[in-house]
Amino acid sequence: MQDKNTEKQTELQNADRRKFMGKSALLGAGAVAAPMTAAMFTSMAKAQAAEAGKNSPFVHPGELDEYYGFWSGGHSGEVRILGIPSMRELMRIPVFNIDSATGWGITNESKRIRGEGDHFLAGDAHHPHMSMTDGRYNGKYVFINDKANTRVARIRCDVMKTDKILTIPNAQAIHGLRVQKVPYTKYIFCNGEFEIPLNNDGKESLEDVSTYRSLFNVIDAETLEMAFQVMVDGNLDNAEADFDGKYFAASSYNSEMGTNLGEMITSERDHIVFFDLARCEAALKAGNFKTYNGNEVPVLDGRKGSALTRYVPVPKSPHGINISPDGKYFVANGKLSPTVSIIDTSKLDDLFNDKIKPRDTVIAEPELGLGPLHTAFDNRGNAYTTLFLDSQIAKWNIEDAIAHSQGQKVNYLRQKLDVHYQPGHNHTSQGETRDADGKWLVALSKFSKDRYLPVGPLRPENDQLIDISGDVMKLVHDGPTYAEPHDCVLVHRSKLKPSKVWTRDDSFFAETVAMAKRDGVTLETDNKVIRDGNKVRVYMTSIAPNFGLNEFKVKLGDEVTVVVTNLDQVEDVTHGFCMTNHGVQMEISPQATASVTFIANQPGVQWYYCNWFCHALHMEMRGRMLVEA
Ligand code: K7E
Ligand code: CUA
Repeated sequence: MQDKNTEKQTELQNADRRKFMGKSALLGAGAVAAPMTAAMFTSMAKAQAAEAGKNSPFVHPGELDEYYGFWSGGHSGEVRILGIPSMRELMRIPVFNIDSATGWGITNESKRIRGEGDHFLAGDAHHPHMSMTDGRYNGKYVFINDKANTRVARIRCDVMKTDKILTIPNAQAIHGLRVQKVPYTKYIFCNGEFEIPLNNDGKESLEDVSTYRSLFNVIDAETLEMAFQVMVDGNLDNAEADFDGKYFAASSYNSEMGTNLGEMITSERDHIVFFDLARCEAALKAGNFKTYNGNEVPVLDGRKGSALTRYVPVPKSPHGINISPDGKYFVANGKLSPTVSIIDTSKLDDLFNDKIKPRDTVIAEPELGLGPLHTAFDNRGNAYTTLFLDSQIAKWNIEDAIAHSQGQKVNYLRQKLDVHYQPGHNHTSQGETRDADGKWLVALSKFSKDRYLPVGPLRPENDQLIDISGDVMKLVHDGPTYAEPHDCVLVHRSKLKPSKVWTRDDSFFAETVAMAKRDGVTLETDNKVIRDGNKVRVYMTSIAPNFGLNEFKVKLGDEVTVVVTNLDQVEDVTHGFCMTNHGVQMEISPQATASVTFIANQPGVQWYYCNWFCHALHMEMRGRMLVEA
């Protein structure tokens, strides 16, 4: 067994696509008897070339994109906004990272939001998902997980800034994250991927893993506080919600609870865990929970045999779990199996009422190719599954796959399209909502290899845009991106109404406004220096091309807080504040207040300047701080 596992691992680690294709049989996928051969696909593709999509990927200068794409920035820790179909990067939203341009992690406002995790300079963002009402994007929030430091953050879509970050207790490495779709996003939920002792206090051992658990974490979307956690058997990977407001689902690739690779991939089947939301809420209300690690978060017991959960066995180390936009089917992606498992959502009530067995919910297991990771959907009954090892997207028809499994002679595979290379997630325009429109598909390819000019040993990844509006998928754009777009969502622009300037009563800087009030300062009019022991607060306005204060004095060793209020009303006239030689800079957008605190530890004259280009006299927008020895 060990040898076989090592062999599988070698295959997984080998990134060369050609080798994979040649040795595919070694992957344990024995019979990769795809219903159509490559040659058949080629001739079909030629015959149907006329039926390729007619979407135009060209967004001419001055034109606007049709969709906002929210991209995870992976281990850069940020979220990015792309325009689709142009694939232009429109904005970066710092979340778990430190950002030199905006001062994220430097300003007092961002430090408050970063909270107890402020000392972390890194993060690993995976799954951005927008809040919904009745299964449709509502344009309010985007949520994102931090696998590295077990956190979840929320981005406000009116100002496109992170406004809350929660550290999840009792769990480790938050991975899959999704939102409740129906009736609205009351909860978001996410998975603790790594199994740890429930009371993780250093008294446990590396040998005895019997107390190790993974937790399913349910968070109140509005307060971004923990609602409850559910203890499960096996670990948890990705997650998904139904369109009925009843069930959440999570995949488990390590049902074995192994602690090394060999142990983790021994079982032929792992499972999808389903969570009954009403039963979880009832258990919570009835007080049927325990707490751990000295915190108050209720932990429900959802291990096998519990009324709260059901475990549906599926092959093999499944990864993504995705629901079709008509709400009928969950698709579990086999990863180490060349199949996906189609789970009929209409059977879940019977499953939870013990009228049927878990496997009875799996109505088809179509074979697609090697390494299925994630599936996306159009509005015409088709699914698009990434094949990591084959470096392809498989387009297949769900009803035909079900008919095929019932013995009918139908081809459910519609097309396999080469992507470059090794795709992880893919996502269709609005495809995780009722508004799936079948226009665009983005494949997030983990390797770019030969697709771009070489830039040294570290290469960009490759986000590819595919037109799926016709019968034939058509690759229309290569987009290099920096580490690492695990996932993205494509939201029609009609769903979003971002603010053009800040409003003065915004909660983002409310605490700074309150501090000014305590100092008797009116931020919109006053330019003042207030001394409070060895703390000095410097209040100034900015209006292009001037700071309200041209100079101020402090004493060596003072703790200086500079508060800048941007009085400009004009869209896009953002100022910056940089104190030279202090590692201090920040952005102050129109009508915003921002503040930064530093120690004046160098005697003499220090210039401060505006570092966001704002005016023809931007270079002259500067002033002096004298630090008196
Ligand atoms: Cu990269 Cu969704 Cu974190 Cu799959 S996950 S590939
Ligand atoms: Cu103000 Cu540049």
